[in-house]
Amino acid sequence: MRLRDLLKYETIVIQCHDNPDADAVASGFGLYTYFKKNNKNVRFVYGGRFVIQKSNLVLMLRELAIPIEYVTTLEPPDLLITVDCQYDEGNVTHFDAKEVAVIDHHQVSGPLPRMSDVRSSLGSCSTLVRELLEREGMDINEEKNLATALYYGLMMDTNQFTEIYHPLDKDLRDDAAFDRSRITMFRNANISLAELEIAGEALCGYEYEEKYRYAVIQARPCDPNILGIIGDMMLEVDAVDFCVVYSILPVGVKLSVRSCRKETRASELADYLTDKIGSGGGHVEKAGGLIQPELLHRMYAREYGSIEDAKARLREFFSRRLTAYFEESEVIYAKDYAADLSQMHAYRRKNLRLGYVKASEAFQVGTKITIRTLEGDLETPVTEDMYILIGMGGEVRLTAEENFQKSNKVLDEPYVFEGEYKPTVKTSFDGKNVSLIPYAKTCMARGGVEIYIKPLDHRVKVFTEWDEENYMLGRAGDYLAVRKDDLHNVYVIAGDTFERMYEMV
Ligand SMILES: [Mn+2]
Repeated sequence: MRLRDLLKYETIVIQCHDNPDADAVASGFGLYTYFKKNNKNVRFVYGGRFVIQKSNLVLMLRELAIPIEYVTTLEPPDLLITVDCQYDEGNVTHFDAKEVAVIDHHQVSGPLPRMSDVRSSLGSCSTLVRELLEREGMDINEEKNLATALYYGLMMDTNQFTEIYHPLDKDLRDDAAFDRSRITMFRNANISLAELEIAGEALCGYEYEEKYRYAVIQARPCDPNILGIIGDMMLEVDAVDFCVVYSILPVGVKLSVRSCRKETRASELADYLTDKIGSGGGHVEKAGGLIQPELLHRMYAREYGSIEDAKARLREFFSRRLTAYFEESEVIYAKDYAADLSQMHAYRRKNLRLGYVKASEAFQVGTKITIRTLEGDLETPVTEDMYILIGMGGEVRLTAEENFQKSNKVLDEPYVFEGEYKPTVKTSFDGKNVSLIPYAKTCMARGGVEIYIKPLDHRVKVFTEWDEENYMLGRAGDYLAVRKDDLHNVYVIAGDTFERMYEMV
């Protein structure tokens, strides 16, 4: 669905969920601005029992001149667009409309209308709206209030950007030309005294597991940002290395995850805890997620009699999952690892098509660049002999010219990228985003490297010889690999990659 497809409707109402948060307000404002620009008869509304009262939101509406209206009834418009929520969800007041469209970033909770764009992997709906606007040629930075609103929406939905993981979210964070003094003003009206009490009460009710040094905390329904504040404080406790703070909200169960041990990334823990029942991710030390109680109930139907039961026993659920996680995880430090070769099989790497870019042909030598991929950001200065290799999934590796020539053969065929997110580059020079793809050419990686492999049936974290700070994660279905010519060169190969790239010797 594109926004321009919606221009055929005359009266348009944008509705966000009841008790709107900053992201709902910002993303609705983005859509409102677009339709207003296109001379539509448009309104931006919300319903529910309460008028917006939170100080930071009241300030946001006033300072950024956001024309949101509180309504209890609505004349059915030609088109109703629900934003940051889905039509007829629990926290979305029902209004009749001739047509309905949905623009959201939560988990799909029921049947969607034909016109909808729901991207659950995004940290905020503001990110999605920014993308939709840019596709119609609208630059958010031409209106400072809009750029500021979207930036703040993302900031509030990702716990001050600490729980951000999708590259499109990072793009909005880095690109928005926002109003700094206003953001500072909103930030310092973030917590009310009542919320301070919620945090205090939650902290007193912690549950602690001594063996694995984790804490689980439930907070009464509150702004999700409070969860992050509680988690940060809990982690300062000497006996606590990990913690999960959650709250049951109308949109689902919001959680914040914290870790201070390099052997466990908070982002991985969040992903593990929400697997198949929601979504989660973030950073090494801070992460977050959202669980749908319906999915939790369905998945454990035999244990939880009802959705209410599933909600009531969340604390026990988290403790059990955390303990299972720590029990099943094996940590390998490559430099001290002695592989049991009798349990492994010899394989050889096949020839493989890759994309490559000679960095100095695309960027000035000496500039600092950030290469953004689905896997994360990679920062490096551009050197004369640097080559950037692009794998099939859009993953990126750097190599020196000599190595590149030795292990690859340049092919005379155009490069085609088929992954989900094109690797893009930001330069320190002008901060603009540049896609790597137009610069890419095709090469063939020469095979021949021989390895021993073992299929994994549990979670393994490998600290390789070249990176003792960050581990490579392997799960059931992936493979543990050891180089034949260097038995301390231990690493993980993803299941699908392995099958594509290796053959038995
Ligand atoms: Mn949101």
